[in-house]
Amino acid sequence: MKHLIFHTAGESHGPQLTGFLQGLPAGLSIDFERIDAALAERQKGFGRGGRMKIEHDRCQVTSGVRHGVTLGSPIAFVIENRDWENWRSVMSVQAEKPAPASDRERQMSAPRTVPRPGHADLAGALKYDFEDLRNVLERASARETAARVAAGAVAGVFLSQFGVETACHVVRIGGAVAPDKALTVAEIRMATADSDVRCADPAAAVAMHDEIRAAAAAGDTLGGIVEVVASGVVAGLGDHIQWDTKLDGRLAQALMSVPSVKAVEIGDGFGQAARRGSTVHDEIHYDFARTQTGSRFYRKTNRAGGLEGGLTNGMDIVVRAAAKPISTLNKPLASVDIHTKEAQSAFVERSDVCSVPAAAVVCEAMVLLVLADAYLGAFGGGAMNDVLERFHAYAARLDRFGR
Ligand code: EPS
Repeated sequence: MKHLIFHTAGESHGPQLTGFLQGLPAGLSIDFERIDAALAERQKGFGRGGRMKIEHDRCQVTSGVRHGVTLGSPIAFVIENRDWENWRSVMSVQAEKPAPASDRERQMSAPRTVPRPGHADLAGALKYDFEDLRNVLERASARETAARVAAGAVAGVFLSQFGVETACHVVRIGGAVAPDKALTVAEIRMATADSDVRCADPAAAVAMHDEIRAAAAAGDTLGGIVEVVASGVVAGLGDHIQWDTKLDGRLAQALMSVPSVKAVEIGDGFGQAARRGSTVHDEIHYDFARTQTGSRFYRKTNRAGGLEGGLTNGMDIVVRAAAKPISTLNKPLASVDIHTKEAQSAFVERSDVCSVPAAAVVCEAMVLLVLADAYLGAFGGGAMNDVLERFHAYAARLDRFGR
């Protein structure tokens, strides 16, 4: 991202997560409830482990906002790790660490030496010359995604000024698949409101529960596919002129960075490879009366997922991410001790059986961050009013073009 700088710091069992967000204009009212509501959504989900019972994520903004309104200065925020109380010795920042507070903490102090296949454990230890895999796994943990969700919610507040809304849902967990339907943001929000697997189809949700229960009983884990939809996105964001300004590429990178994501699809992505062009591309129509959609240019289908040539085309953005199963298995896989080089089962840490519903919330946050960056790139300025003025001037120009 070029216009919105976003970084996080924090170990999973350290004192807190820290987020840093720079590039938003001054004069944006921050909806703190929206941020905490998003954090609560990320904590939900059938198949989560014990950690989510300990945490009660809340975002504390410490700079960049005054009296509820952004100052244009860097926004910093923290999310406390409640579990830190149980890890003060293991994760002590100081060289002199307190004595372990419990037997469990004493147990956890032992170096982790048998990497989990699929996790960053081994590759990270090789790179950083670590003898304790905990030095890798604490940062590679998906706990970090809480900070992404908080930042994504702030980006969402900014985007709502332009009429952009997003929603996410789970379309597959293991073998349980929701029927392929093009859902709007409003439909997704309504259909997933009471679903603890964040699935819009009740029958598929039951099958997802069954899959998760069966995997848990077998000491195994499950992945799946999530979809994020963004509506109200203006046409012409991104670019066709250079590889690194294409918005589809930037969305793909952001989604691939979410822990456990191994594939990203835009629109009908993978399916399009098997079909002829005549059944793939969304034909363009023009409606002088503008009755079909908000736009005079309109399509009857959205197989492109709202992106053509690296640019938004005014249709909903539809992206999917496939998440692999979590790599901490209660019935661990074969591995090798990094010290003795002897064959051993990978170590087992407390973990989730399935975190796909949470991954959907994280993917939505990443889409919000990328879109906010794109809006800032197109219409950016120091003051929110200037940004809105530039946006409205652009929208008026699109209308003159015949949009
Ligand atoms: C997570 C926190 C972690 C894990 C999970 C997600 O907490 P803990 O390690 O204390 O149980 O529950 O992360 C992973 C499974 C992983 O492999 O990274 C969270 O806050 O989402």
